[in-house]
Amino acid sequence: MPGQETPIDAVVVGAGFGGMYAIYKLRSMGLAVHGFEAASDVGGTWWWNCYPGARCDVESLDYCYAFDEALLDEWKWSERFATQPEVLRYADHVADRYGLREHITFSARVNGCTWHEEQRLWTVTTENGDEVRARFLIAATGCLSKPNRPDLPGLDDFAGEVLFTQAWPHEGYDLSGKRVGVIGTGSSGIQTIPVIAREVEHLTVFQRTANFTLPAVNRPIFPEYEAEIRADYLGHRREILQNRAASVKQTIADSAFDLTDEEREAAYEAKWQRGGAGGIPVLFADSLTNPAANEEAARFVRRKISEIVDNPETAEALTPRDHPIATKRICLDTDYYATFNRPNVTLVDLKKTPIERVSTDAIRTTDATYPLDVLIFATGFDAMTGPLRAMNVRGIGGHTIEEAWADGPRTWLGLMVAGFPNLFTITGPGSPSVIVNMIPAIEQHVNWVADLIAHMRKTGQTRVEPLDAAQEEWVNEVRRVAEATLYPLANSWYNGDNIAGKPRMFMAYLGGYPAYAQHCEEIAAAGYSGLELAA
Ligand code: NA7
Repeated sequence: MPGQETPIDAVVVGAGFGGMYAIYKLRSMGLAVHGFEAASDVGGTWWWNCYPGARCDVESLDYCYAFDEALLDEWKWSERFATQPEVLRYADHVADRYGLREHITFSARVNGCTWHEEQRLWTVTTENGDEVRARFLIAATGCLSKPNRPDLPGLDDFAGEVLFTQAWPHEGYDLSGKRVGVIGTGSSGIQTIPVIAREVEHLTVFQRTANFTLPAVNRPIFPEYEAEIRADYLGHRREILQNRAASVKQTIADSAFDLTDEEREAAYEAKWQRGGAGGIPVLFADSLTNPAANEEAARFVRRKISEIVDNPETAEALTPRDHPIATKRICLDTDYYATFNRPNVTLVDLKKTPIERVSTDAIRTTDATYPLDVLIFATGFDAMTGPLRAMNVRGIGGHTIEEAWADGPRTWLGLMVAGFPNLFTITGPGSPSVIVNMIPAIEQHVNWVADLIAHMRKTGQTRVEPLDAAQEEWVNEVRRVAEATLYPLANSWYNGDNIAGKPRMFMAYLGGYPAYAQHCEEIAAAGYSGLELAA
């Protein structure tokens, strides 16, 4: 690790896909770079979220770096949607291949980042007492890395095992023969429930909000499809970057009503059978802007639930009715709804019968007691802003990011924050991030930051900060685009609704990857308009 006396060029916080690529890229430009990572190895969210059934919901051939064609060519994915262990093996391979680990201090959680205006340097400290000074601070802290762990009444009394999907034991946990409760039915709960239901004696699922989930139809990758992509992998990548989600285009028409009722039903059915990222709502471009179009997709999925789930009462409890489909992040599953037909699975609808308290060996709701040996929290994250706020970032005049974002995150392009010079937020709030394929989004951000740093070095600049007016304009643009959609109608982590007291604000840019990337390029071409650069 670099000494405290000599400042380095850049500190990168986080060694997930964002941090790994930032370290690789900046080092390849000859910069002195050091990374800090709270986990004991690379992988970021894929290191932490190693619960049974964890799997990527973007097709694996597209969920990978494209910065090096040799890497693209040599890495072989085994399934259409990679499992968490396979994604982690990929991260491990990347770290080995490019010798990244020697530039990273692991098991080192950053607990302070302070800007020094005089020296134009950041001081970064960790809980272990490490301290490094650097010209640039790259926060590659991920969008979903600060867990939300609800404090249920009586939880401390629980004598059984408490597990968290976001921090599952890496050595695994034997659930066989156990009475297990899962709280939470977002992506993590929906992925893990069918897998652990096969293992446990009894599984009780505590559901607060019924969620839409669609069949992933995971399988080995079709060899012909893979060969077609590999014939021109970079060309394929360029092609998918023309699509809103930076992944394979699924949209077949502008409006759900461009098709007759029969045609639309057949299209939904075909997509249901085929599975795949985004699922039914991505078939029509108006699914997330036109309530009637959205309702068509929602109705189709609700009917599927009623057909799959045997017990009508359970089926109804599993049926989402309080938000438009895909306005909470759509889930992809394998056998989720069918799992509730198993005799060893019970669904508890917390909207009807809320949890009263946890006791030594059970959860008591308003109408029953559910005995448990193990309690699993799949309760999500303080998304997007949580990881940055947790680092105790202090900018000009000692002002914290906490203060700057008291009314919700205010960023310039999701890349920088006024008042926090030389700080870059990889896939930060206000960028497309979680709405699109994350790895291309990471590459686009890191490349853009690297180009800006190269420009600054060439022109002898040492300080960069977005102008207040430019940031305000972008914040308004993110809001304007979100308000033209149905997304704000849901209580979701996209809006900050899942964390008590968090200001409500749609946190991702919904204008699509191509428009966003083009906007970033235009800004660079215009000599970095919107930024104040100083020598
Ligand atoms: P999510 O999608 O935020 O899901 C969390 C789930 O936990 C959701 O069903 C919540 O219900 C539920 N929850 C949260 N707090 C509580 C309490 N206090 N009581 C009961 N239930 C609760 O997180 P995931 O980890 O599943 O997925 C996050 C992303 O990771 C996912 O979208 C993918 O991008 C990968 P709610 O809906 O808030 O009523």
